[in-house]
Amino acid sequence: MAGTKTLTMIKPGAVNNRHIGAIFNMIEEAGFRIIAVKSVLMSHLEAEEFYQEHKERPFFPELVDFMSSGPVVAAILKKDNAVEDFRSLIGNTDPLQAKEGTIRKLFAESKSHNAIHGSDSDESADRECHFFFSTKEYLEKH
Ligand code: FUP
Repeated sequence: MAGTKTLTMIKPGAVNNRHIGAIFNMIEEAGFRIIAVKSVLMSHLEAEEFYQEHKERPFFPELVDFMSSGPVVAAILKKDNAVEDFRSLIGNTDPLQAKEGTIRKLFAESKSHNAIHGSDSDESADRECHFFFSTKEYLEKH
């Protein structure tokens, strides 16, 4: 059975452009419950750890620089079929290819500065939720 949790981050560009409220509004309107939220300025090392699966990719240095360039807003979202439904809501990695009405189509500046993250599997969601939040901050309450 598909899991009920996913991890999102509103990325530094979208935070700086004051899109936090509009993006959270879309997330809630789409039926997700925001069960934990925090603003975090990741260190270079923390951004490297978060994106460890991409460490051999050519875009990795730029990705880590960008993700540690300013605060992100991390949140745990709850809904049936959370991972897949949230990836539909955010759209393709590249905003030029994202469907109309998706968060990335509306708010991404480019493929690398693409406004928002969503976990790509239930296993990633578990790892990423624990990266930002202690179990006290969400599991005990939900
Ligand atoms: P996604 O799952 O849509 O967030 O995309 P990926 O896991 O493939 O990539 C993670 C992040 O790396 C993207 F959000 C942006 C960055 N990236 C690039 O900058 N260039 C690329 O060609 C692919 C990804």
